[in-house]
Amino acid sequence: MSRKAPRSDIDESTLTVTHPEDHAAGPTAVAVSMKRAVDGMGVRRTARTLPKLNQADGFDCQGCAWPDPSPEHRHSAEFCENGVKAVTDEATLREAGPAFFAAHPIAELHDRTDYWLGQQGRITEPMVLRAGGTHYEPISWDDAFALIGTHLAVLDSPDEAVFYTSGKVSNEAAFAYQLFVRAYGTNNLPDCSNMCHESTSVGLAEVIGIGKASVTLEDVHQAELIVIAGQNPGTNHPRMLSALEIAKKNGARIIDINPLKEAGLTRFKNPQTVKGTVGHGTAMADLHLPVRINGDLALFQAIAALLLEWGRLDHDFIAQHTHGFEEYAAHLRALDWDLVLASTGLSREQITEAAEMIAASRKTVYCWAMGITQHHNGVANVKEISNLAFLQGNIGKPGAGLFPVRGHSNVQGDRTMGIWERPPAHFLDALRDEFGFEPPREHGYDAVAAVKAFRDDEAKVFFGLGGNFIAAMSDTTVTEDALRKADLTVQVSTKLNRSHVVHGREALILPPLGRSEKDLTGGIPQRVTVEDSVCSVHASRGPLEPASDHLRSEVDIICSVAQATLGDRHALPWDDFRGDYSQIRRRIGRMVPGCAGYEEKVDQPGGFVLPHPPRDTRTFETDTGRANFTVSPTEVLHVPQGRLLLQTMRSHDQFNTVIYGLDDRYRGIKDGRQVVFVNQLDIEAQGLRDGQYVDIVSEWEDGSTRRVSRFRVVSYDTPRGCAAAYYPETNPLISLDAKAVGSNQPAYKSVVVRLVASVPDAPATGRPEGIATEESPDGGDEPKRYVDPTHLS
Ligand SMILES: Nc1nc2c(c(=O)[nH]1)N[C@H]1C(S)=C(S)[C@@H](COP(=O)(O)OP(=O)(O)OC[C@H]3O[C@@H](n4cnc5c(=O)[nH]c(N)nc54)[C@H](O)[C@@H]3O)O[C@H]1N2
Ligand SMILES: Nc1nc2c(c(=O)[nH]1)N[C@H]1C(S)=C(S)[C@@H](COP(=O)(O)OP(=O)(O)OC[C@H]3O[C@@H](n4cnc5c(=O)[nH]c(N)nc54)[C@H](O)[C@@H]3O)O[C@H]1N2
Ligand code: SF4
Ligand SMILES: [Mo]
Repeated sequence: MSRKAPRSDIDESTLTVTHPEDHAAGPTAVAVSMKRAVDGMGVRRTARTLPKLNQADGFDCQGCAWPDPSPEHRHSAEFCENGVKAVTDEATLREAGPAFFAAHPIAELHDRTDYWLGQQGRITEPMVLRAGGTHYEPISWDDAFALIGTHLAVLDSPDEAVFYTSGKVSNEAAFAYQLFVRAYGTNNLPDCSNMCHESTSVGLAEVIGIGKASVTLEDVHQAELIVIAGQNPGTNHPRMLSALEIAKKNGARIIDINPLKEAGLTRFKNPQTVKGTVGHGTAMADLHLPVRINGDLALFQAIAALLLEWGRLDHDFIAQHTHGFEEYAAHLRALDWDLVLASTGLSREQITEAAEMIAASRKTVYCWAMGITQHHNGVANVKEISNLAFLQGNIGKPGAGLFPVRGHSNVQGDRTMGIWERPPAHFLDALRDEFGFEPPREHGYDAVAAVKAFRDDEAKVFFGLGGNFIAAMSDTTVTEDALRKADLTVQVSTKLNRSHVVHGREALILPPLGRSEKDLTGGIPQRVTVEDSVCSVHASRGPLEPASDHLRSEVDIICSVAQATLGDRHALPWDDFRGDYSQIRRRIGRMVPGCAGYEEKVDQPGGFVLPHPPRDTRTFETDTGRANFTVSPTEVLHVPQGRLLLQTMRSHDQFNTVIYGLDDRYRGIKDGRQVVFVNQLDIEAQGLRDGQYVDIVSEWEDGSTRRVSRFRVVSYDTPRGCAAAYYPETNPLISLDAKAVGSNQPAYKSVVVRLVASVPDAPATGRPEGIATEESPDGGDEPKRYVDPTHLS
């Protein structure tokens, strides 16, 4: 299988590689943010937005889900460099209106990268692509809603429609959306969480009864030890560095578990302090464990085995609150250390040092992100971290707990509001009781299953509430071919992206207001609410005039689609919802668990914190009524001779598929993205050289291979056998069937690849170039597989 797109419109020949930085933030971060803001928004808009960012009377940052300090502890500049980039991306003065679409046929847009597409500015009017058309053309909102209603009305079953959500959507829009989708008759509500922290949600639900973090920001400040696994906060949650700095001032130590030594966890120069501006800043990790990719499970088991051997356990907690300790302890006692060393690539001394730090701490917070969840054994990884926390009672006490750090700013809130393809029965019962109709009970498609449904002609209409489903998903070629088979693709989007140019027979783009903009839907100033990574819910109001008079709020769009589709079926209050969002919040307060008094509580500055039984009272609503220890086999991902294990990650200049710029400052990359970071010894062992151009070829169990071409080899400090490259360019490499057991989350971070010298040995220069994928077996010596330890050579 091959495809001819996207051509590279990024000239990679100007790419330069220098030394990675040894610290994050500092004056450079301030300078970069201000330049980006002023270039993108102009001085006036910059001055109107940034002072309102993350303030109690302002708007919630569109970037990550990092929590805000309590209102009295907020700075006047309560944001980071990447928050400024996120705001600027939305509040840009550039516009992609009807004239833009008239000038650019889809065939041309299709050949553009997500970077170029995203640079064209805000979409200003609803656009339609008619069957067989060559261009998107303007369409009125009413005609757009009618078109959707007509398509949805003629499906053989509501299950032939798929309703995706990305995690920027407000609680109000998310609640209305899931109500509409279930009233229409399906639970096909995949979301970006399926690709992100699904392994966390599944793993934690099994072992503590709730899939969310058990900490507050205060717990991070008070911890004696903070373990950070598979997370790069300097880029992806930059204000976390401020919280870590406070913790360090209070005496905390930090262990960083990551194949890469990331700048943000090395040293932080807080631009809001003198020490950070002109001094050396604060040293972050006290211990960096350069674990091999996918070695975390073995590492956590080894640390736990040492704690057990040394008797450094919280026996009271184990006796009173846990289940399954004996089986778990038996597994640890039988642990095979050769396997641990092979899997982690660490020495016994390094592991012992980490275990000693953990043993010595009376309160430990465990943080993790995509380096833990995006693996075949992502769920097991999460449960293994939990095991370790339970051993010392590190949950439900001050300064301690489990902290999955969420990605998108409201991804957690969207789940709370019912965006979930596997809704619990109690949620559906509450929905039925509140709105008087029987919601569908059968589980719906998650992200991977949705692609398969289109591929197999079982789904016909795709509706995306935000996001860029096609570029974010694994197996780009398969995903694109699948979505092209749709009768209708609808994208509610602020900016242009790949999911608009790879489309169904007919396609719609519906442009919503952004979070930085004033929302006067129904003729009154509206606010929306969001939930952060620590279950804190608060209001958000945008300060800016909307980018165009034609924009509608997401709530308005959803209620209108619902009316066009359902008419007055079930007599649902769409007009009330649209007229005053507090009507939605009142319903949320009446039926969403933990949200009683919602409207009143979000009135308080800083909002309120949702209940969390393990955090609040050490109550565990699991099958056993206790925190469950679990036993996972110590699997090792076997990488055949001559192959590397590739992780796909974010640069410092992107937000997921939105590429802000071409620099990954902290890792020493400038003016390009097609790089693959490899250990110098592996470069030599493969007969390659630093700076050479290679194609990356992935190899799969069914004998198929996939390829992306012309990546510059960068000699980098990563463990032997490991490699790293940026997403989404590498998504064509990842088979749709590579996913986590139990959560179905794509395994974006453990891909077996080999590097093949590119012909010619040169970068892409912005001229048309195909990214090819191929499915023919290529005689690789062994397919990827997890091996039984006894077979390990
Ligand atoms: N500026 C910015 N902020 C963002 C985002 C963004 O794209 N840009 N995205 C948002 C979203 S949706 C999310 S989910 C988060 C993502 O935040 P992160 O999870 O921090 O993002 P990643 O870049 O995917 O990579 C995480 C880290 O995992 C490490 N890693 C890879 N494999 C392994 C492994 O096997 N074991 C261990 N221990 N570590 C490993 C990588 O070296 C990298 O440092 O950030 C959110 N915030
Ligand atoms: N290889 C690889 N693939 C990955 C990952 C990885 O680490 N490696 N990470 C995965 C993860 S963690 C995630 S969360 C997914 C991300 O998947 P998505 O959430 O689907 O992708 P984004 O790139 O965040 O979506 C960007 C688009 O959202 C739209 N948008 C922005 N703001 C708004 C808004 O306010 N409203 C609306 N309606 N639209 C808006 C814009 O049109 C923009 O182009 O990608 C996943 N894919
Ligand atoms: S840490 Fe996250 S939420 Fe805070 S300003 Fe930065 S990007 Fe925005
Ligand atoms: Mo994410």
